Amino acid sequence: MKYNAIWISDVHLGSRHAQTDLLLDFLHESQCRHLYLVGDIIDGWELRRRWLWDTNSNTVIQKILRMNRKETRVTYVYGNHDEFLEEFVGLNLGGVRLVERAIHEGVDGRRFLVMHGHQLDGLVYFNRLLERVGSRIYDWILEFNLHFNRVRRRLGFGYWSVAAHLKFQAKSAVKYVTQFEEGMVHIARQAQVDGVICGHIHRAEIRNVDGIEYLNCGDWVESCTALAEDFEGNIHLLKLHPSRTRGSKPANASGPGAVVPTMVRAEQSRSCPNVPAPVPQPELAGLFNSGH
Ligand SMILES: [Mn+2]
Repeated sequence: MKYNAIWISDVHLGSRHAQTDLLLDFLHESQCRHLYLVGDIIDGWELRRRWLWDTNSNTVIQKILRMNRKETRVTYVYGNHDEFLEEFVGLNLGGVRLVERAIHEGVDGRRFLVMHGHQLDGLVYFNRLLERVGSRIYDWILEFNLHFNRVRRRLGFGYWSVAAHLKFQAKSAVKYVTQFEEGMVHIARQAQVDGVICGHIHRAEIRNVDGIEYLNCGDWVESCTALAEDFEGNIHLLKLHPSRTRGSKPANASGPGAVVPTMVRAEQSRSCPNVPAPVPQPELAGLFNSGH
């Protein structure tokens, strides 16, 4: 499939949960002018604990670099698990643009802020307080959180994530997702853009919140999702084709010679021919397993 832009996040290369087989199939089948890696592509925290960098992880990186050498402009927006890359901002990493956030100019003229979303950690706790004191302190806490985790990293501590703390409380988790969305929309509004494209909470989504588009890439640990912009400027949520599941080989359900695509638009996934089972929906309880 050809797209103007593709966004993926939370691949967590280096953790044993990364679905690299499926991701490679998707990348091989896709062509795009812009590829955005929306954070947590490499799991630096996991690699520090135990080295799990396999051939597939190399192949993913090589594939992305090859795309960048050809017709695709690759932008790597780092997240909390690959924040170690921050030190390389400005260096030429195989020609890949490495940034903390980016602006995507859509085909239809809309502008989207692209950032991972971990910048909001430490913020959601303060939401009730923020309702009273307004948004200036919101920005201040964002800044504080950035430095706080930078210091933690220098001292060799792990990343402190609010989401990880809330993982066993379903009600809090629902609230967290809502507050995360509201937080990202707030940042988008401050940046005067039409929408925000992020990752981090491992929950793919496209929705409009008070006139601002909120788009989340999801992840390649559990749900295997991506966002893709067509040449009219519509952004679609892509999910695994129903015949593909994690760890499965492509099944040519529609007969010899027919190739089943790895990914399908979420809105079309129910009307696929020869579909044996519905797309497994990521469960909220499983969202926070990997600490994002
Ligand atoms: Mn993250």
